[in-house]
This record gives sequence, structure tokens and C-alpha cells, in this order.
Amino acid sequence: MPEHQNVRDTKERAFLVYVNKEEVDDTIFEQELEGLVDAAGGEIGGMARQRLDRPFKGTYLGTGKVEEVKMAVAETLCETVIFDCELSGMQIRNLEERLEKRVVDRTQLILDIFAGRARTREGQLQVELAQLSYMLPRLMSVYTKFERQRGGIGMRGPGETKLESDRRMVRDRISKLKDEIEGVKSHREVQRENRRDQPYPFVAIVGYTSAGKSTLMNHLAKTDLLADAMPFATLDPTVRKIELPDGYSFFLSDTVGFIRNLPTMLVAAFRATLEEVVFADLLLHVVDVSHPAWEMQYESVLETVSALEADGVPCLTVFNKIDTLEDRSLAARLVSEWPDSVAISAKTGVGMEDLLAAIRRMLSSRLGRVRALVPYDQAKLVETAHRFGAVYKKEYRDDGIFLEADLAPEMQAKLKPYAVT
Ligand SMILES: Nc1nc2c(ncn2[C@@H]2O[C@H](COP(=O)(O)OP(=O)(O)OP(=O)(O)O)[C@@H](O)[C@H]2O)c(=O)[nH]1
Ligand SMILES: [Mg+2]
Repeated sequence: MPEHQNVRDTKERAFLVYVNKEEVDDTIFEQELEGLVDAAGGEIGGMARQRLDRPFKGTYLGTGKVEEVKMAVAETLCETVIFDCELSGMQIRNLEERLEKRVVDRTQLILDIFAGRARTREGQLQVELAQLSYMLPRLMSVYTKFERQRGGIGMRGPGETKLESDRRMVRDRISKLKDEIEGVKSHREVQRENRRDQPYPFVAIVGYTSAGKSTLMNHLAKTDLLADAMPFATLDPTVRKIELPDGYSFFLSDTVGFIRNLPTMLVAAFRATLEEVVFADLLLHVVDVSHPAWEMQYESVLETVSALEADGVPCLTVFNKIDTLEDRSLAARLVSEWPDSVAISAKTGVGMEDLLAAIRRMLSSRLGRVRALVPYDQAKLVETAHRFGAVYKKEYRDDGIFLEADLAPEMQAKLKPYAVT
């Protein structure tokens, strides 16, 4: 792990460099960055802003700006410079050389928070995988730089050999981690399949970090999950069965929150955890309407959902924190303007009946009743059916497997040839 990986351990004073491409009101994004630094245990000593249409290749910022930052960093006695963007390995090195300080980019900052939050083995493995995947291309660019300086061919000096072995070590560790995650994942899959044997659909809560997902989970499932104003309070997923008084039940899962510009590498590393989302029958997209940029947050979440290839899963938009709205009619207006939406306060419990009714409506409209007699050579279909809804009856008969289930359209189509009345 590079020594500049962990802000928390050293409690450093951080100087923030906020960069933005667009002409937008930056206050909200700056506050978000400050929240991240705070969550990583850093202390903010100063800040510089730069609007850049296109970053400079070598140092991201222009030479003049780098000098300006250097002086400000010295004046404010900061030890670390945090950039609100993703930097290449070369840029980090060049900036560290010029600024004579450690440089951390947004991805490293987020990874650092994740590292501090991971409680389960799976969470820890995923964070390490993400950190190493982040590091690997950065090791490579050191390598290319060396190669270029030495003219390449036949010049395998000790530096290169070390880098080669570093790279190999990182690669080995990455593949070990992937194997281990696969192991944990298949355990999770077994758990999921076991739940699938019960005739209850799966609902996954998604949303921007701090939108109120865990607060909602706590309210519905009577759990005691950490709900905190700090970003990324939740990292490891929780699944609970929700039983409604009239006998209707479903599984509900709460998991890690999303943030804008979430690096794809991070999403990929967390895929195992996020599979609760991918395999869900319904997503509850929790939106914090008290946040001035909730529409931007909403879009970011959709982007991440789509990166997970879960954009085909039906989604109920849950406008949360309506207790904070001064104009109460806004909640009603939002619900009338947005299809498949409800307005709630996870904190006070307002709107919960509407939410539960909408969940039931959406779950039942998607699933259709299937009765089929599947030949034994197609037994795999019966296994996969569990993943697409609720199986009520499975009977091994002489002439095939009889199945009665409420299933999603894609599975209904596959079982159509074997349909019986
Ligand atoms: N006023 C108000 N505050 C709320 C409501 N729901 C959640 N909050 C607050 O919002 C903050 C974030 O809530 P969490 O439930 O931790 O949010 P989360 O989406 O789980 O966040 P991460 O796990 O960090 O991604 C906490 O301080 C909650 O008390 C609500 O309906 N009204
Ligand atoms: Mg949470």
C-alpha cells in the first residue's frame, strides 16, 4: 500500500483543491468534498478552486496554479493536498514533487473512508481489491516512465525489476482477493437461494449517500443500523424480512450509498455486495429532498444503477425527509409529477402506508402467475426460476417438475413452452 493511502491514521491538516469543469454553483460540491474529508478523519486547513475545461496532462493544474497552491499550502501549514478529481499516477507524482506534499485524489479519499467502515470480511476484501486495482495502473505508469528514460530494450536495471515484482505481487494479491470474494459470494448466493425458496420478493434500497436509506430500513425492519449524517455510514449490506400485518412479506436490503463520479473500478469491486441490487425485484430509490442538489444526486444514482446493469429492475422513487420541507405542498406536487413515486419521512414515519402500498402494487404488477410442468432435462430452468420471483410449489413428479410461481416476465417467457393449466 502506498504510504499516502491513509489520511485517518495520521490526522493531517488537509488542503483541498476543488476543480470543476462546469459553470455551476460549487458550494454544494465543495461541501460534499468537505464532508468526505471529515469522514476520512482529516482536518481542513485551506482550499483552492480552479475551473478547468481540460486538465493539464502532467500536473492536472496549470503551472501558475500549482505555484499558487504550493504557497497557500505552506501558509496554512497543511501536510496533505486533496484533489476533488481522479488523478493519474504520473500526475500524483508530478504534483507531489512540485508541491512537496502528499497528494490524495478523490478516489483514494473515498477508498480511505471505505477502509475505515468495512466491518465484515467481505467488505474488507472488497475495499482491499478496490485499493489494489486503483494502485496497479499507477505502478505501471512508473514503469513506463522508467522505460522511456532508459531507452527500454535490454536495460533491465534493478528499479525495473523491483517494479516488475511489485506489479506481479499486486496482481497475485488481486487474483487471490477475487478468489476469496468469490468464496464469500457463493456463500451469499446460497443464502440468497435459501431466501428464494421462500415465496417472498426482494426489495433493495438504493440512493445517494446520506439520503436516509438506513433510517428507512430501521423504520421498516426495526433494525438498529447506524444512521448518521456522515457520508458512507453504511458499507456492508443488511437483509431483513419485512412482515406486514396482513401477511404480505418481502425481503428488504440496505447497502452502501452512491456518490457522484463514483469510479467504475469501485463499483466493480463492490459488485458482490451490490448483487442484492442487481437481483432485486424492486428498487427503492431514496431521494433526500432536503438537499439542494437532490436532482443531481438522483441522476448520479441512476448512472451507478445502470453501471451495475440493474437499470432493468423496476424502481420506486421515494422522496425522503419531507418533514424538512417548508412548503408541504411540494411533496404532493413531486409525487404527482413523478411516475412511481411516494413521499415520506423515514424519521417521523409520515407516508409509510403509502410506501408499503406502492411496494405491493409494484411487486405484484411485475410478477405473473406461472404453472408449468418442466421436463427433467430442463431442471436448470426451475433452479433459475427462484431468482425471478416467488416459487410457491415445486413437486417432483413422474413426468417432470411441477412449478407454481409468481415470476418476472423474462422467466414467464422461458417457461411458456411447459405451461399447464
Ligand atoms: N429530517 C430528516 N432527517 C432524516 C430523515 N431520514 C434520514 N435522516 C437523517 O439523514 C442522515 C443520513 O441518514 P442515513 O439513514 O444514515 O442515510 P443513508 O442513506 O443510510 O447514508 P449512507 O449509509 O451513509 O449512505 C441521518 O442524520 C438521519 O438522521 C428524514 O426523513 N428526515
Ligand atoms: Mg446507510
